[in-house]
Amino acid sequence: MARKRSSGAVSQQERMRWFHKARFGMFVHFGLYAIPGRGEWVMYRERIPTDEYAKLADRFNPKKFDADEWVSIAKQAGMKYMVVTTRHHDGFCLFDSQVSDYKSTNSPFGRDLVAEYVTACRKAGLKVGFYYSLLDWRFPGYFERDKYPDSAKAMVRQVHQQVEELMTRYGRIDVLWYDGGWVPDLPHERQAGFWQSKKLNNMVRRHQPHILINNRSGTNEDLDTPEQHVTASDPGRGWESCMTIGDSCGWGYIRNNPNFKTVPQLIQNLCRAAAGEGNYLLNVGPKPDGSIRNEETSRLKAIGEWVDTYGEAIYDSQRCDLPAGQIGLWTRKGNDAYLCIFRWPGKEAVVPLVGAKVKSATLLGEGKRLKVRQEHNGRLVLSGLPVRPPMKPANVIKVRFASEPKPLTETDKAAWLEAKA
Ligand code: FHN
Repeated sequence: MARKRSSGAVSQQERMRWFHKARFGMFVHFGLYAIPGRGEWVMYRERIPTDEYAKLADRFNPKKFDADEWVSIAKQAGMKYMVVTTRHHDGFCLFDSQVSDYKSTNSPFGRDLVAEYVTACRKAGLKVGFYYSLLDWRFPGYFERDKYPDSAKAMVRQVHQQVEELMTRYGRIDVLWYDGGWVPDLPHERQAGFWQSKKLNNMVRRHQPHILINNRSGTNEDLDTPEQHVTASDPGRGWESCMTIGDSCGWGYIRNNPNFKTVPQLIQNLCRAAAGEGNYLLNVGPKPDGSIRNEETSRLKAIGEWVDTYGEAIYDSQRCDLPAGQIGLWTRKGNDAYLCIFRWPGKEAVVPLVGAKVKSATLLGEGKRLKVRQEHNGRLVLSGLPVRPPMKPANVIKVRFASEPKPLTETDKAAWLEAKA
């Protein structure tokens, strides 16, 4: 149990502990926008007037919505937490907000979807994350602050009221995932002032001392959020790459989405995040009936089967800067490093510049001990591999080192030519 300071605050290191162990989470974008099936930005991109778009609420009745099903798909994929849209840019709440009539409890669905998601998540032992959009397109003051100052103020007031509802009415929340902090014609450095983010996040942390907050309310808080790419933050800074399985143009359901990432691509992204001591938040966009499409569930199932065998290379991973060339990449846990192989090299794997003594090497999955040869310039040769890759999407060799594995510094960059140390 994390220790609380007398002020009630919990150190960032304590708060980040579960997050570093988790490494992999599910993002869920669901709302009225699933009904037209042209992505979560359809209202804005097609300039659908507020009243016309709001008619979708009269059709919101996801009869196949089953929070336990969503959570089960995430858990089977090897995901340890979820982040679900409580309200996206269109303003429609999936929770029973007392400061808005535009909500799932006022639709034919008639239920607080967020409450059911929280219950299912906790029951399955997953951590609970809330996505919340600061901006709300229904407020003219969002687009024209100076022309509609009262509307802009009302939108900010809604943020503070609804975030406090989310922080006080659903028990312990583990991640607050802000989005939509950008404001037209307002420089980034002035966003926090516009949303009164310091006051907002002080309130959040008062109610939820353990919570992790991302960097999208205009203040850095706990987590960087690279989107649709996997890029590590500086050592010591928490980060999480969020990504769609389908085309990057849509996080909400796109009925005729022609492109979905392959399982190897998705597993490589997960490994890349773990190698950089970051997390991978992989998104699904449920259909209007609340079920998750096969193109997403099939990939998540395949990832789960891979993680079942190789999860020790991912969960609780630490940063690893060993080079691996075109073969793949390294993750690390103390003095153990995991060579995640995306392109099978054949009977032996050769990696350069390994600056630590190897004690043993094992092909995970088969548990086969490999022959180890350490040569000049930190060149490591691992042999005794099968000619064909044991498992399709990616394979892992666990290498136990005598000390923390770090890259060798090449004092003479030409020495390897003559096989000199
Ligand atoms: O505009 C949103 C978008 O709809 C989606 O929610 C992504 C997820 O990170 N965030 C914003 C785009 O950066």
